[in-house]
Order: sequence, then structure tokens, then C-alpha cells
Amino acid sequence: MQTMKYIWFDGKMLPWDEAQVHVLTHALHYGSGVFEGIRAYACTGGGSAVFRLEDHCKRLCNSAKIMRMALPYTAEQLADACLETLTVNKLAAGYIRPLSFVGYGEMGVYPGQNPVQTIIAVWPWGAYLGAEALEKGIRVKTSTFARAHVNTTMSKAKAAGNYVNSILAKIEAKEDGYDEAVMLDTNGYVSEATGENIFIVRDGIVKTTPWTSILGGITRQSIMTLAQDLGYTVVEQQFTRDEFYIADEAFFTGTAAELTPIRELDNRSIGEGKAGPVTQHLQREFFKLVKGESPQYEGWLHRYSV
Ligand code: PPE
Repeated sequence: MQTMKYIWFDGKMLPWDEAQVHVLTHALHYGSGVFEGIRAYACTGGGSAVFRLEDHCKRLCNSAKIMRMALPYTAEQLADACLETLTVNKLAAGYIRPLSFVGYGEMGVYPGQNPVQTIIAVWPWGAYLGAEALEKGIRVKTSTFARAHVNTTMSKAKAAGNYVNSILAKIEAKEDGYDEAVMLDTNGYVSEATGENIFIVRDGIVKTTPWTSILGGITRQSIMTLAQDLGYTVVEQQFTRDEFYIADEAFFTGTAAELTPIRELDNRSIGEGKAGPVTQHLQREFFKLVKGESPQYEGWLHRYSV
């Protein structure tokens, strides 16, 4: 169980155990919340940095817009609140979780005039899929659950309710002995994982799924830029599970998962069944840049110290 000292709750810094809501909170019943996941890293040479803080806060505002939730904060105010939560908790590296949700008021699906409340929690969070996963890669399975159709739930909103689909797929994958699920869209093309975007590498070309049924991952976009800057050809294009089977390399990206290599899909080795050279190169450069070792990407870092 995570515990830290304080949670930011609508402008107040509450002791961790006092950040509570009523059981008739709308979001608890209907999934009417939007959230973010952001990472802060300890930098080489001292201090810390939040990775793409402003972009995450903008995405939270956009998620609220899609969900018709009236968020009473600007992206700038949310970014300041994230930094404040990190510093009062003296957290030099870890995960930041802002969540805005429809609160307690009237029951029923229609959110009506129920209040929109916002919390920000922070905690230390190691490698999402295990430390070994980052080095050796993981085993994944195509899910029997499809990612939602583009007109079902809105994938560009990082909405709490969207994660019911992810939970079903994640449980299935874990119970079947795999680390994570690869989800297909309703047309049968590779979409994303339960909390990660997907990349494959074939004949030197880095390919990721288009921004249709997926969340617009900030790590995804960062890796696309990084790969291009390193001289790789990057394409956003639909691909099928059998193209994935014959890829030379594959990996997931996400704030929590960072850049995790995939060594197997549906019991077929991807390439040589280990983290490939392009994957390793991108992972190395990604970890350098989040730790503040790449001046070229300083604009993506929000430096702070505790
Ligand atoms: N797709 C989904 C469905 C998703 O949840 C995430 C993040 C991504 C793609 C990658 O987006 P980005 O973090 O901007 O690169 N998933 C978050 C939640 C994980 C969790 O278990 O909670 C995360 O990585 O923070």
C-alpha cells in the first residue's frame, strides 16, 4: 500500500489518511474521472526533474474537456500543485497521480451539478513490469478483449471508466501466465496495451500504431521524436498481429512502463527473443534524457529540488 505524508485535495494539502470521499461519489459508481500519470526522476549531478509536466497537465485538461467535466484549474495551476505535492512530500523521484472526478451529489448517470474534485498524490514507483522486464523484456498475449471502438469510449481521454476494459485484459493476461496484454482494435489491428503504447521494429523501421483507438502517449510521442533525432525512420501505421510476430524487435512505452522490451507475443519469440539493439539504444537514450543528461531535451524537464 502506498503511503506518503500529504495529498493535495482541491488546493489544500491534507494528511494522507484524511484525503477521503463519500461512498456515493459519482466516479466510484460510474467511472466519471480523468487522471494522469507523470514521473519525476533524480537527475545526474543533483536535483530532480518532472518529465513533460506541462504536457501531462494539458492532457488532463483535454481529458476533462472530452468528458464534459468542468475542471476549475488551468494546466499551469495543476503543474504548480504537482510540484508542491512533490516538495512537501520530499519526493526526489517517483510517480505523480492527479485525478479529477465527479463527486458526491445526485445519484444517477447524469453528472448534473455534482462537484468536480481534484486530488494529486505522489509516491515512489519502481519499474512497472518489474526491474528484470526493463532489461530482458516481457512475454505478452493478444487479448480476447478488443480495445474500445473509437465511438465507444473516448480513448484520447485518460478517463477512469476506460480502464474497465484494461482491467479485464490485464487479469486475463496475468491469469494465463503472461506479463501484459496486447489489445486489438475493433477492426482487428494492433491498438495498445492495458497501460502502454506499442512499437515494433522491422528492417530498421520503427513503427507505432496511429492515434485512433489509443491514448496519445506522451512517452510514445517522446520516443518517436527521440528515434527520429537518432536517425531512425519512424512511421505511424496500422499493423496486424502477424506483422508483430515477424518483427525484429518490439517494445511498450508508457509513463509507468517507461520503455519495456517485448520478447514474446502469443508464444512466438520476437526477433531473437530478447531486447533488440534499436530497443536498447532508445531505452538508453530515454533514461539519459529523463535524468537530465541530454541538454537537447532540457525543455521536456521541469527541474525541482526537495
Ligand atoms: N495507453 C494507455 C491505455 C495508458 O494507460 C497509458 C499510460 C499509455 C498508453 C501511455 O501514455 P503515457 O504515459 O503518456 O506515455 N498509463 C498510465 C497508467 C498506468 C497505471 O497502471 O496506472 C501510466 O503509465 O502512468
